[in-house]
This record gives sequence, structure tokens and C-alpha cells, in this order.
Amino acid sequence: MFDLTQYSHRRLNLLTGEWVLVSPHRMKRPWQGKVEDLPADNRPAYDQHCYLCPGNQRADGSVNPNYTKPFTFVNDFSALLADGPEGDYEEAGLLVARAENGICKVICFSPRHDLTLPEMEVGEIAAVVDLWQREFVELASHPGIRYIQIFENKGEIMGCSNPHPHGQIWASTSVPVELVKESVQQKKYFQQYGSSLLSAYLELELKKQVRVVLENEHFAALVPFWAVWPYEILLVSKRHVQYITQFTEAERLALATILKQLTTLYDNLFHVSFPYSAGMHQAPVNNGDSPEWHWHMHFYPPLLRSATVKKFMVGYEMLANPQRDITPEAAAEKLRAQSLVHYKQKTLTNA
Ligand code: H2U
Ligand code: ZN
Repeated sequence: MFDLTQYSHRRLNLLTGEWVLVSPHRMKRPWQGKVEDLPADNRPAYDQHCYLCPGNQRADGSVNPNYTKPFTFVNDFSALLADGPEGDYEEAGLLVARAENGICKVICFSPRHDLTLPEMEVGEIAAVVDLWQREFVELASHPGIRYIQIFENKGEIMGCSNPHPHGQIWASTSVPVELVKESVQQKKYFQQYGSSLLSAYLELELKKQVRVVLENEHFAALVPFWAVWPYEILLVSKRHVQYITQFTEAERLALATILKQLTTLYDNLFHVSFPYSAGMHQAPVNNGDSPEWHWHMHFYPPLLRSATVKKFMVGYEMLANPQRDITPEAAAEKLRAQSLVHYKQKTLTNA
């Protein structure tokens, strides 16, 4: 068989039907980038200027309650509005547009300004999962909503505006493009085999143990065969479910555990609070049955070689095809080699 560790090749993304170019021989290239440690980021537990901290005023003038558990509110600058008009726009079949409405929420993971997911207790993360479940039920109860995107944008490098641990939820009246691609691919497989594409893929990965980074009774985190970002992760539930709301208490805890472990490995890789865009993909809502859909999460971190050297998706990637040098297998090995104890915790223990 073709040697995936030596020569350039393209890999197929099962979930989107798109291809990624892998150039393993380029890993031998001399590297002259900077590899340095960043100054420690010492945030206070409470910041009077933070619009997400308990008791503080937000940009729209409303005041956050003195929350002690995960807290959610409607985004004061929502990209989608609940009460916008409906309608289509069309000119000569060339200019086409459609009204898009929805609901955008912000979700504070913790009242503590200085924490991030890997530094929170498993029980505290489980409370976030619980709130995601409750928000999902509430947003899906609006009959016009067709898709609910739960995500976290972390780190300045990703355009995150505030270090207070938080994520967002955007619920929209149409199904967004990434989800349409994944629906098509999963449906194709389901129609052919009568089972979940991701169950089959996960079974293969668990057997091979080359790209798997973490595993527990209910979830596995792996660098997918077709990963585009250097340390991209696909987190899959072992049970084939369509929605986060189907997770049991045991699964909620297992998800919280693997989230803590994964974000710890990430932080330990370059001794930095690891930036990423992460989010859940699940079946559309108020849209009939979607038995082909298998709940999962994607983590897309931009860092490549150090706390400051990121991968740029430019040039060939923008114009032709995503490309990577470090193989997904090598990335998985690097992540697996990290300690499950957070580096900040270690510094504390050794001091
Ligand atoms: P980031 O995760 O991209 O930093 O987004 C934080 C969100 O918080 C952002 O979408 C919202 C912004 O609109 N926000 C409020 O809703 N109220 C505020 O007072 C400031 C920021
Ligand atoms: Zn804060």
C-alpha cells in the first residue's frame, strides 16, 4: 500500500466530502521561527471591567446577576435577530438572498474570570454541559429554528474579545453550510449501510489506536485521518445519538471529563492557554428525523510550532486546497505524550 508517512498525498474528509493535501516530507524542512515562552497570564478571579463577570454591567446597560453557576444571556450584539421579517430577494437569477433570523446567546462557563475549561473541576464542566442541554431544549422549542450551533472561540489569536471563560450559541432559521455538507455525507452512508458513518469510523480508529488521543467509556477524541489544522481533534460519542439532549448523566460526566483532559493536553503542548475554535455538530431541529446524524465536536486550534507560531490558511489553501505538513498521526502522538496534569498545576505543586 501507499506509504502515507513519506510521500505527498490527498486524504478524503468523510464528513464533508472535501480533500486535504498532506506533505509529510516537508516536516524535514529547517525551521527558523521563534520558539519562546510567553509571560504568564495572571488574571484576577474577578475583574471590575469585564462585561461577563458576575454583578458587572454589560455594553447594553443590563447588569449580570451574581451568578455562581454557568450563566447565559441573549447576546447584546446578536448577529441573528428573533423578530426580523421573512422574505427572499432575487434579481435576474443572479443576485439571490434570503432573510435569516434566529437567536444568539452568550454562555459564561464560570463566574471566575481567571479560569479556563482545563482549570475547572469536572463537576463544574458537567454543569456547563447541563446548561448546553437545557439551552438546546429551549431554543429547539421555537418552531422556526432549524439549527443550533454551540461553540467556543478561545484566545485573542482567534478573535475572542474577552478572556473570561465563555462560549456562544447561535440558533438559526436555516441549516448552515458546514452542517449541510455533513448531512449529505452521513445520509449517503446511512442509506447505503443502515448505520452511522461515525460509528464505523470510530470503530476503525479504536482498533488501530494510531490517531486516538483520549478515550473513556462514552467518548473518544482523535486527530481525524483528514485533519486540516495541525492539532485538530474530532470528539465523538460512542453511542450513536443525534443531539446533546440524549446524553445520560453518566455521559454528561464522561463528556466533562474528556473535555477537561483534552484541553489540558492542549495547554501542556506549548505551555500556553491553547487557542481554538471548537463546537458541536448535531442534527438539525424541527426538520423531521435525521437518523444518519451522529453527535460530535470539532476542535480547530491554529497553533503549529509554539505558543506564537500559528498555521496560516493562505496562498494555496485559500485558492486551491487545504494542506498540512505534520501528519495527523504525528500530531496525535505529540498530544498523547503530554501530561494529564495541567502545567500551571505542576508549577504550583513543584513550588
Ligand atoms: P467572543 O467569544 O467572540 O469574544 O464574543 C463575546 C460575545 O459577547 C460577542 O458576541 C457579546 C459580543 O457580542 N457581548 C455582549 O453580548 N454584551 C457585552 O456587554 C459585550 C459583549
Ligand atoms: Zn470576567
